[in-house]
Amino acid sequence: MSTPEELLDLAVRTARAAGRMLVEDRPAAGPDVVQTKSSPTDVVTQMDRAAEKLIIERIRAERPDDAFLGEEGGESAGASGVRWVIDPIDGTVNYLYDLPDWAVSIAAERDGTAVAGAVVLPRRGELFTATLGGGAFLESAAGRRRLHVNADVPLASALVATGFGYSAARRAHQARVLTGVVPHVRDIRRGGSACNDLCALAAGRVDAYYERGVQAWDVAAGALIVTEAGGRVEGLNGAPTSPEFAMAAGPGTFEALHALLAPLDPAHD
Ligand code: LIP
Repeated sequence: MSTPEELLDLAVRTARAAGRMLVEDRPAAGPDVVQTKSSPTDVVTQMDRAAEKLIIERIRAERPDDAFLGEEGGESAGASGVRWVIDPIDGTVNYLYDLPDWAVSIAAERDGTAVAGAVVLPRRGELFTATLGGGAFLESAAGRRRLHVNADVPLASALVATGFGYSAARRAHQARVLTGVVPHVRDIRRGGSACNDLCALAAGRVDAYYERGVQAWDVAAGALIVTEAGGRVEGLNGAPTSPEFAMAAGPGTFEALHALLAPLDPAHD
C-alpha cells in the first residue's frame, strides 16, 4: 500500500509534466475550443483534453489498479481503494486568454478521503502541495515554505475570493449575493481558478473564499491544502463541500463569513 508521500510524489511529477506540455504546446493563436458544456462560455479546449489524457496515462502506467475522476470525462473504476481526482486546467478561461492564473490540480483519495494534493501554476512557477496530516507547502523560485492561513481576520478587513458559474440565471443570483457581501469586507477578488483561490487562501494571499457550483475536481487538491494550512473548508451549516456550495477561511473568519452568507441564500440559483 502506498503512503500519502508516495502518492504526492506521483501527483507532483505528473502535474509538472502536464503543466510543461500546456505551456510549450499552447498554440500561439490560442487553443481551439472543441466543446462547450453548461453554457457557450463554459469551454473545453483541445489542450484540456490533451492534458487530461497525459495525466491519466502517466498515473495509470505506474498504478494500473487505481480509479480516476477527471473534469474532461476521464472517469473509471479501480480496485486499489485509491482514486485520482484531476482538473487538467483549472481556470480554462484564463488559459484561453493567456492570463497566468490557471493550474493543473491532482488529488489522490484513499477510500474517499483526500490524502495527497498537488496544484501546479506553471506560468507563476509555483507548486502547492499537501499530504493528510503532513502540512501544506509552497515551492517556488523563492524556496519552499510551510503554509498557514490567516486566522481571526475581522470581516471588515478580509479579502474574499469568489467565482461565478457559467449560466446566466446562476450568475444573476450570485451577483445579488455579492451585493450583500461587498459592503462588509475589505474587497473581493475573482481570479478565475477555484483551486488557485484555495491555494491563495492557504498562503495568506486572501482571507476567505466562497463559491456555488464548484465540482470535486476544482477543489479536491486545494481543499486539502487549505485544511493542512489550518483552514476550514465546508458547505453551509457544516455540510461537506459540494457543487451546492463551498466556503473556506481561517478559524474566526470562517464563522463570521458564514453568518454573513447564510441569510443571503448563496447555495441556490
Ligand atoms: C472554473 C473555476 C472558476 C469557477 C468556474 C469554473 P474550470 O473551473 O475554477 O474559478 O468560478 O465556475 O469551475 O472550468 O476552469 O476548470
